[in-house]
Amino acid sequence: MCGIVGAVAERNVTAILLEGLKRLEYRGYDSAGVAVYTNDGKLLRTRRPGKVSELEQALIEEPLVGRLGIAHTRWATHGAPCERNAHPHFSGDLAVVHNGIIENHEALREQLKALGHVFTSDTDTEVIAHLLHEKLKVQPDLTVALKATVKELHGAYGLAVINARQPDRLVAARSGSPLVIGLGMGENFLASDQLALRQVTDRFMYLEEGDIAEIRRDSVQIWDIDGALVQRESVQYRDGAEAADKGEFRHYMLKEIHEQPVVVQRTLEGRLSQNQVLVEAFGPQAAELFAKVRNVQIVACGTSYHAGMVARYWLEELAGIPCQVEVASEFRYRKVVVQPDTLFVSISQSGETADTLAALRNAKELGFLASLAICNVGISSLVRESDLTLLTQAGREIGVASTKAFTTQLVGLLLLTLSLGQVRGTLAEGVEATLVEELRRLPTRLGEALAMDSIVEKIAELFAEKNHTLFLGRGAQFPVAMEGALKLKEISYIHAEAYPAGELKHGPLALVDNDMPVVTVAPNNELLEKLKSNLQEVRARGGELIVFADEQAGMINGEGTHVVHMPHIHDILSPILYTIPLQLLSYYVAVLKGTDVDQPRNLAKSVTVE
Ligand code: HGA
Repeated sequence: MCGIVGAVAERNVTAILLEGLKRLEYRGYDSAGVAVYTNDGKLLRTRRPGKVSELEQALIEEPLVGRLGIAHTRWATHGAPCERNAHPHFSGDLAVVHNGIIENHEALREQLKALGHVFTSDTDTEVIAHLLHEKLKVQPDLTVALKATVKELHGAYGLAVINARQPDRLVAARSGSPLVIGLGMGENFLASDQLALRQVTDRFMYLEEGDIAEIRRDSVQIWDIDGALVQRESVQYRDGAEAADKGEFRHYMLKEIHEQPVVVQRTLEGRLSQNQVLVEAFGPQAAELFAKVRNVQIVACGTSYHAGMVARYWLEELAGIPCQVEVASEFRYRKVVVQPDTLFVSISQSGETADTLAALRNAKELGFLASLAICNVGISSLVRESDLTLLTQAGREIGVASTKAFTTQLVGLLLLTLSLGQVRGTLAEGVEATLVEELRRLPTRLGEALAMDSIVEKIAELFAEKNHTLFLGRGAQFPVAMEGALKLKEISYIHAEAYPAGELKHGPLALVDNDMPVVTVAPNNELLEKLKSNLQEVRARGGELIVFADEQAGMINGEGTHVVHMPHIHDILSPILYTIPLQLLSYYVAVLKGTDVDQPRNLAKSVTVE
């Protein structure tokens, strides 16, 4: 998603703003712009569709020089990606940049037009500029007027404003879209991600939900959601403490496993309103296209394919939309019959996976309604070539075995399911509000699952001498079992296979003996009783069971049965939660076996060849 950078300093800020935008480029965007209060007292802006380098070229040709400015990379949700719609947006002496979606923009636009405001873009963002302009007529202090303005905004925003009449400050507001203040010496900064400001400072202050900030050269003031003046803690990052650092962890993979609460939170940011998913998060034409979708075809490879398989359960159960899932290397070479009004969904961490890209390119010839990419890299080919995109916010994933990319893909796919169901009116009453609430709690639940790290580490000892393992699951937990088996194979080189638990007696039971541990994921759902019977079948053959079960499922340790109690969670979200102990299990088994966890033999991170 898009990025915000702002600066108030004694020196010219344009280069700082541009460098900040470059550092946010990896997130994906379609246009960029900067507004500066110039040294000769004018508020000027330069905006360009396309890359930051084009904006930079324009600024070389016609420089903007000033000590106060804001900048933005836009990923369009309302209005085409063109210069007119690029941020900053102006109203009178004001310039505004915004990340997120203003849901009540239509009603506000009408009111503001009636008051004589002329709109020059199709964006939802422009209403913020004009509304603030109105408020300033009553209350000339920018910060006070901003507080009044945000009270009328519904939706999600991280926004920054400058005013030519009060050029001593930059003001900002956060609700549903992150913002961080960078603290300098006699200069201060703002950005949607601290990475954008690492070239100018290493001290940061994160805004919390509902915060309003007034940032001057030599002071920062923050008010919380209730209007109380508050102090937010400042944090200092030591040099090099960026993504490419293992920090306190022994391997990138373990670090990335532990990052999941934070990256899931980021993936949700700006995409939820009070009780709904913001459909525009998928792009400006999403609502119109989603209304036409009658089928979904998901195509992906490896771990992303497993995410797609989970999504199939969600799409059919929650949104009532038929869904097929296929590995890209098969899909691309097969004669495919496409049902009318089918949405083609591709999933890839890197967005450069050769088979998935080729499948997308083939799909364009096959008469799909539209293509949508769920991807972690905004500047990837998959994103560029798809009609719609949802960027996961997993950050850089270095461990070859994918972890945080998978769980954020699942979050993206659940947002897709709810959006399709919402637009098509096929969700059962109250489901969306309940799941939005559950999604908000998900980072905390993931943190609880991660706190079981040392319990799982102990369980891993059971596998150190084994050569084969079986993973079982039912329903949406079957793909989770597949993902668990894949992780174990990838990094510990133990042969692992996943089966839907009901298939056990149709073959794999023949393999079960005391040399073949059986790992099972068992949330507390309507399939639990059936699963318990399957587990009896394993025990009766002397197989050792490792069961990850809901704390309310009533499963207890016994001879040859090791039960790990998981925090209780809504059944729909359980695939995301139960992935965590399986990731930890494969990690600790690999550590015990002494393999190269982050770079397992024969594997590459981004499979850009067929
Ligand atoms: N809704 C605004 C901002 C979009 C955004 O957050 N992009 O990533 C727009 O469409 O301009």
